[in-house]
Amino acid sequence: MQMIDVHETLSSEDFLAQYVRPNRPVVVGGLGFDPAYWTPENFRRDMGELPALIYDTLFDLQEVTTLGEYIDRHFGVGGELRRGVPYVRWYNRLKDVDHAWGDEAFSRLSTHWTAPPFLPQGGFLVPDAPTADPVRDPFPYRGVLISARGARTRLHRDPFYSDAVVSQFYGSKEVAMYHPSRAAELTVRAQDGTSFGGFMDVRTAALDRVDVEPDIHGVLRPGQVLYVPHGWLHDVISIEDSISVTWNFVHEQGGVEFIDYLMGGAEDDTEFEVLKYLYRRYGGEYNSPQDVVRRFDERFSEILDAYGDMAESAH
Ligand SMILES: O=C(O)CCC(=O)C(=O)O
Ligand SMILES: [Fe+2]
Repeated sequence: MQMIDVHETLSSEDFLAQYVRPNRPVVVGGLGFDPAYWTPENFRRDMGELPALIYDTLFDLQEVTTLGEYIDRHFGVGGELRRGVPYVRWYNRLKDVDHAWGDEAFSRLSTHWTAPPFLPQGGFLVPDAPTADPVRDPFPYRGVLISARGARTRLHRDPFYSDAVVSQFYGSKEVAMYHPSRAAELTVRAQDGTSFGGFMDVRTAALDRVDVEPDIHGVLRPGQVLYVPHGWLHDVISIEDSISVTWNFVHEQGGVEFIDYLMGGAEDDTEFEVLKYLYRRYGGEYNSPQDVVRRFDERFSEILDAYGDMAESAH
């Protein structure tokens, strides 16, 4: 097992070359935010009345409450890590249904943070815009994550071969990550039918350690940003009451599997709906994965050519 690479700062060129292209996890510091603002007390005061979606250890919805009620009931509980602590995931609207989405929370938070400087501002395949800023613009699965101590996101893999970013503002989280090549070993239900489910729970013996040795392990602290490359399986537990912001993206430098996905399995994937909804917010109407492939025709060819050259020179 390896401890995750941690950088205090990183240029976006180095981030792309050393982590996105080789699909390697990393933690980078220097998140722009005011730590005095990002506290449960301020969240309770400024957003406590907003409805919030409460989840279990995966992405199955449990109930709707308010943020204030969640904080009052679950924050500030000491002692051993407990099982079954619920989790608030305040996602931007992901599909065409009414819910307690996180759009209002993002808009109220927009003056209190800035995008991590090491992340590229352009070159995305998702979202489809010349530049996009996670503080203001929609990204898939952009969410404010509010989790009491012990609350957890069980082992899963993010959808449509997108990369994920988890920015930590308050409290800390422990992260266990497994290389994509270990998916079969960690699968318990091959026919689960969702992108997230079907993997074993790696914390059955105790919550504070994993039963299956991860490839990479680390702790995420306030001011740090975790990069989760596509295909990597991850289990994340809040070891303190925690506030994070997350979003997913696909960058052209790490886009080969995403292109394969559109050309192959996307048709049967329920998460394609989320991708379609996001593209629509940027003005693109695609009814099928093939429509997306046609939209990106030239860029996809360039990406695949560059990838072919890279693979050749590696032999
Ligand atoms: O911070 C967490 O609980 C994990 C977040 C995550 O992996 C996700 O939202 O996909
Ligand atoms: Fe994830």
